[in-house]
Amino acid sequence: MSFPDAFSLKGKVALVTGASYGIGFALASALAEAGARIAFNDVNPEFLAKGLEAYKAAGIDATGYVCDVTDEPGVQKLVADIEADVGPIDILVNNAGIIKRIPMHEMEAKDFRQVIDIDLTAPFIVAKAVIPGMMKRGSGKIINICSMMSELGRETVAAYAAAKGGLKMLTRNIASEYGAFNIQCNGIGPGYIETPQTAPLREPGHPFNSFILAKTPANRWGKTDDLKGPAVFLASSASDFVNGHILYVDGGILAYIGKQP
Ligand code: NAP
Ligand code: GCO
Repeated sequence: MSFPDAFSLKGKVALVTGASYGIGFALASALAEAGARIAFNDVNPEFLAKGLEAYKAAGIDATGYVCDVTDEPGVQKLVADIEADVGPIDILVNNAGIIKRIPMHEMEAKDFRQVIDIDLTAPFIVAKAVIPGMMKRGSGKIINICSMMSELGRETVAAYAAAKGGLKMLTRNIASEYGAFNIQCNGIGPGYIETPQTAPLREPGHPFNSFILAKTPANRWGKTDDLKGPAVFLASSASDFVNGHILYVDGGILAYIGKQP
């Protein structure tokens, strides 16, 4: 396929999880701009309704569903409903995620398990639900939203780092297991992006803000828009021979030791 058609998502159906706002909304909007029809879910009906309004305001025809990504029967129903309402899912973006910032020695196992459940087990559950259809059709794209914490540790985020490190390996394993079916599974590893998830770290005067700027060669926080091009690339046939790769979109954080004092 010639350039730029290789980047077109015309006729494709994409499911983006947890996409009422934040990174998920930006990724879904990018896939829609490239031609895909969008289905998304949210666990919270109020946020879902707001998300539907936001897509409408952006001129995007998105279909929304209330679904908790950790609920396997619920996810199986979600996928069946999308197939019936919108069409078979060609592109899955596992975006839904949470973080709990608690020193590890004070963290309760139930909190650790909840983060693993949403950030790692759920991408397995949703991928498992879409893979059989992709195998039957002989093509599919799965994009797992990883993190700097797929590579790096830091204080208070033990559960999140364990989950996102695991998600990197789940990505490589899906690529390994289903590459022969023309299914590509890759990850996007965003750096520090301005979303509600990072809002507590960006409060005026919070020392984390200057810490992140000093760690980022680009000397700024990322915007959700920074993730749009990488998402379209990994969802499109332009990346048909890219499999099991984590594309870090981090302004250079992973290349840098940090600003010299
Ligand atoms: P966010 O603003 O907190 O949005 C997360 C979304 O996930 C929300 O829509 C949330 O819905 C949804 N969600 C949470 N639990 C869910 C569940 N059980 N079932 C369905 N949906 C659920 O986060 P974000 O910053 O946009 O992050 C999106 C993804 O990128 C996450 O996987 C995150 O770890 C990753 N990431 C973020 C950054 C960053 O700097 N922001 C960097 C690297 C990676 P509700 O609000 O209704 O709970
Ligand atoms: C934190 C942050 C991060 C980012 C992101 C980095 O507390 O360190 O929330 O984990 O959100 O995942 O890539």
